[in-house]
Amino acid sequence: MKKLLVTGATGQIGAELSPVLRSLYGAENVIAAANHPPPSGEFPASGPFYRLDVRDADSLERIVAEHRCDTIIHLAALLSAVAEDRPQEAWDINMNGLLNVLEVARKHRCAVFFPSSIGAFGPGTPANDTPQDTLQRPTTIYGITKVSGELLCDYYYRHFGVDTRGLRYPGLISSQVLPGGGSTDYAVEIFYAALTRRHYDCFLSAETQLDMMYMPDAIGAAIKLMTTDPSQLRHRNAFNVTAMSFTPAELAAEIRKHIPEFTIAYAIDPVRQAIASSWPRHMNDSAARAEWDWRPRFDLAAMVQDMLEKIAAKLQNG
Ligand code: VAH
Repeated sequence: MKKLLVTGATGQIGAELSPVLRSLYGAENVIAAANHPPPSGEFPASGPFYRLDVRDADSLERIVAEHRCDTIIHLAALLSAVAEDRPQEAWDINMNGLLNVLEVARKHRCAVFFPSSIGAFGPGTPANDTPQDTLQRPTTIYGITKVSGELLCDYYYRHFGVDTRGLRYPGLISSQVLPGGGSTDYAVEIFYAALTRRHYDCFLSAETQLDMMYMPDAIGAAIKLMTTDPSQLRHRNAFNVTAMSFTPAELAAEIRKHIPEFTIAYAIDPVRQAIASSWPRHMNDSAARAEWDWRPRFDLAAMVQDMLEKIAAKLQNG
């Protein structure tokens, strides 16, 4: 990777991955693009930034051609809960956006990173120790776009030689940007609530167990996968990766080790509960560990400690 385009660069992953990529490859070599105006702050201003709707194939190709990009980190997508609310738009953005990226990558010989998700699995998938290769019949439009995206990326690798690689991310926990429209967002919101109100009303039930990962590990996994010698890869789209698996009750108990007076209640959102209940509880990530030495750094205790420190500092600085 020498010259990268990051789509969805102001989103939950993009806002933390883009600055790390700029520190590794040089700000001028990481082109950030998003369909929303950049937030204030040094990241967008530190290098090239474009407003881009990934459904606009001509603008996408113009950016890639003008900057001679060799890699597209394609993060632009609607997440699970907002996608359920706008399924046709979710298909349009998540699938036609991805097809535009793959076509531009084919023409301009770019590698492509595609973030899939535990959402690519459905209620018929083994929920515990979910295998790398198993049944994938998701029941959400988000999951349908993710499993379709995995298959499309594999097709472009096999038929056109496009170097596509992807990860099935679990719920991601981040301190920089609030996630938008996901079913695992409770695991981010809870930290702000714990620090400001000492209480959180959780939209998932106490025992909803899901795989999760702290954003620094999610970023490290994407960079490590994209810089791995391709001869090591038996899989491509997309690797199961996880770092921890917990329920809202278990997360609340860990937060209480730092804020003893913190309390949690459950105000279930039936839409997001139905989505989360269709996903596996814990994935087997042995393929990623074997093929490119995936190793998470943050477990539940380390993540909670770091998140509380970072969110407290953020709230203090306004
Ligand atoms: C979502 N945060 O909730 C995303 C993610 C596994 C969940 O894909 O939609």
